[in-house]
Amino acid sequence: MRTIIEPFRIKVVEPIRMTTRDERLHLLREAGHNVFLLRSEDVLLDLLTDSGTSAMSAEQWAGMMRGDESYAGSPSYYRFEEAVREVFGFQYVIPTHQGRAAERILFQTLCSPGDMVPSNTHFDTTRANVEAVGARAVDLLVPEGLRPSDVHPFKGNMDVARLEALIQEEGVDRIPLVMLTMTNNSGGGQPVSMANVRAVAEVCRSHGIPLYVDACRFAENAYLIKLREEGFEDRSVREIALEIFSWADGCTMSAKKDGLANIGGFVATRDEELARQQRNLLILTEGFPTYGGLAGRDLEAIAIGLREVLEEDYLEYRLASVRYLGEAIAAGGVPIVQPPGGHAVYIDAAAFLPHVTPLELPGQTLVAELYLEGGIRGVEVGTVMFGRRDPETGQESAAPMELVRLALPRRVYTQSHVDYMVEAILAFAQRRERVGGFRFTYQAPVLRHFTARFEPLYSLA
Ligand code: P71
Repeated sequence: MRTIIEPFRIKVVEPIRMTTRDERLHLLREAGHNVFLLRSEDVLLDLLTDSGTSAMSAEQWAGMMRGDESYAGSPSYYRFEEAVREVFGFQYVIPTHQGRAAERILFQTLCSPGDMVPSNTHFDTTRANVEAVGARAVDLLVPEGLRPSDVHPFKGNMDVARLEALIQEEGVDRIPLVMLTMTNNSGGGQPVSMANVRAVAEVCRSHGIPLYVDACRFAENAYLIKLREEGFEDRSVREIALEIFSWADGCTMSAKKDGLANIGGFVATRDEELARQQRNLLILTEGFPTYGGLAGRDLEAIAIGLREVLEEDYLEYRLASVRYLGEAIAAGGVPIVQPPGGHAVYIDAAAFLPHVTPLELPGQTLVAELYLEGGIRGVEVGTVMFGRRDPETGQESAAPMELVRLALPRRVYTQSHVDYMVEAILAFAQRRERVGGFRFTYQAPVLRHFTARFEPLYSLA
C-alpha cells in the first residue's frame, strides 16, 4: 500500500475547541498579540512545540500504574536504566527532571571558565548552560545549514575542518568536550549524517576530547539516516542509533521529545568517575540518583517511550506527516527550510513576506496571522527571539533568519488536522501582500519573546 497511515487507533480523546475569527481577534489583542500569552484552550491546533506534548501509548499508561515511588532503589529506576543502556549503550545513567538539568550537570562537571564548547548548533538552553559556567558556546554548522532554500540531506552536520582549526588555535586544554545536537533544532530540525558523526568522533579521539550528543530527537535523526544516507537502507533504526552513540562518550537528553514522555531527561556516560561527580551534583538540586527529580511513574513512561520511538512504522508515519505538511505548503508557494526536517516545518517568513522588513517582525506577523486564520499556534524563531535592543540607544538589531516553526507533537494530530493546517496557511498566502508588520509595546531585557507585547502596524480586522 502507498498510503501511510497513523499506526495507532485512538482510545482516549481530548476535545479541541473551535473559535471564530472575531473571537480570535479579541483573544489575540488581549494577549498583546503574543501567542505565548494565549490560553491553550483558545488554540485549535497547537504547534508551539513538540516538547512534552506527545500522546502516551496504552503501554506507557500501564507503566505509569506500575511506577514505584520508593525514594531509593525503585524498580522503576532500574527499568529506566536498562532501557537507556539498551538503546544508547552507555553504562552510567543519571535521571533529571528535563533536558536543561542534564546540561547543567554535564557542563558544571566538565567545564571551567574560559573554556570553549563547540557544537553543530547549541540549542538555547545548552548555550545558556555553557555560558552559565563561564565557558563559550561555539557553533560550527556547515554553511548549507544557514541557507533555508538549499536542498541538502544533512544540513545539521558539523564543519569538521573548522573543528580541527579551532582545536589547533585554542589548544585541547581549552576544549573539554564537543557536542552534536541531533537533530539540529535551531537550524530547522535538520539531521546529522553518520559519516559526520564518525568524522567528528575521529577528530575528537585524535585529540583526546570527549564527544557528547544532545540526543533529544535521536530516533528521528537515525530514521533520516536510514532514508537519506547510502549504506543504511537495510539497517534497523535501532542499530543506526546504537552506532551513533558508539562513537560518543555520552549524551544528554530531554525525554520530552523522542522519549515520548511529558517530562524527564537524563545524562549518560561511560566515565565512572565523572558519573560519580554528576550524581553528587544531582543530589544537591535534583534528587536522589534513582529518581533525579522525577516520579517513578515518569521513569516508567520514559523507559517504554525510548523503545516505542524506534518502531519503524511510527517513524515512517512521523516523518511522512512532517514531509506532507512541508511539501504541501511549499507546492502552494510558501518558502520553507528545505528539505522538511524531523519534528517541524520552518517557514521562511522573510521570503514569504518580503515587504515586511526584519525590524517590522515578519515572523511575529505570520504567527499572529496563522492564529487569526485558523487558530493555529506556531512560534517565531527570528528577530523577536534572537534580535536585540541596545540598552543604551534603544536601537533594535535583527536576527540572521526570520523563521516560523510549526512543530508537530508526536502521535497527537491526524492527517485531516494536517490538511486543515495546509488549507489555513495557503488561505493566508492569498492575502499576504495586504499585511503590514508589528512593533514591540513591551519587552523584557532577557528572553523577551516569552512575555513581549506587540501592536500591529496595519489593521488586523
Ligand atoms: C523546543 C524545546 C523546548 C523549549 C525550551 C526552551 C525554550 C523554548 C522551547 C528543548 C531542547 C532542545 C534541544 C535540542 C535541549 C532542549 C532542552 N526544546 N536540546 O524545541 O530542542 O530540553 O526543554 O527538556 O529542558 O520547543 P528541556
